[in-house]
Amino acid sequence: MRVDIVTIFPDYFGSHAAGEGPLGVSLIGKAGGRGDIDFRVHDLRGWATDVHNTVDDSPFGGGPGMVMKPDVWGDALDAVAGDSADPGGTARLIVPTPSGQPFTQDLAASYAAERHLVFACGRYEGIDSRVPAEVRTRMAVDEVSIGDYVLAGGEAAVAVMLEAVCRLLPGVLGNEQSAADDSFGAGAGKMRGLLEGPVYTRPRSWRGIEVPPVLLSGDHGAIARWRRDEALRRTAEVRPDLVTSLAADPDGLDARDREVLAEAGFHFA
Ligand code: 6GU
Repeated sequence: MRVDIVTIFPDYFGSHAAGEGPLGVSLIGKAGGRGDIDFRVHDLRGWATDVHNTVDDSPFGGGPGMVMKPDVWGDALDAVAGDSADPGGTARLIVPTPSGQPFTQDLAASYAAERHLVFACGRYEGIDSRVPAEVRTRMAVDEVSIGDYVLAGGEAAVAVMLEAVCRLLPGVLGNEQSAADDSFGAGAGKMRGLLEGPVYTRPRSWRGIEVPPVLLSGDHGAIARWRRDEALRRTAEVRPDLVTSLAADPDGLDARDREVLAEAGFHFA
């Protein structure tokens, strides 16, 4: 997979060649090192045309802040994702913005299946809205938010999205099952739509606290059921909205699930 990032802060991403920064370490660093992902970070100011390398201007209609210029962004995206840069014409442009669609595990999985991702990091009050509109006439464009809060720019959101995408690439995680069973796991997992419950390792007794005995029982059926019970309790406690979604799916909850949720104070119509 090829990943281009256009930003006015290329240093944010560090040097993946030197093993530093969010593209250089951990899973993403290894994926880059093996050549599974070809990262290219570009300084937007390289496409500015005046002596001050201006990339922003005041908003039409007035108001606070500055808007990023469409001419500079247009040239940058032509160079990075245009026909000559992408002869197959398969690039997908992702514009991080708090006003975008929510970034989800399903969206991460769809990005992991792409050949070429281009991230356009906005700063200030955002990028002139004609840019995504015009690029959309030629390629897929997603405006994406990573949550209901406001960041100063898209760079941290890109680091978040890339980490979620990279661990889904074949061979990156090492243990494919651990992705399938994650909270929000999009695999064939029976835990889909639930948060992960508690986990334990040695020693069996630590500061007087014992590991739940069922986990030592060797009864794989009982262990799987206990894990699902715990996942349901945790989800009911911290994300009741997810339980509501599961309950709306006729195959989402079995009789035991409903019993556990009733004990957690969840009652269905
Ligand atoms: Cl993707 N960008 C910015 N600037 N703020 C955000 C965001 C993205 N997602 C949530 N807040």
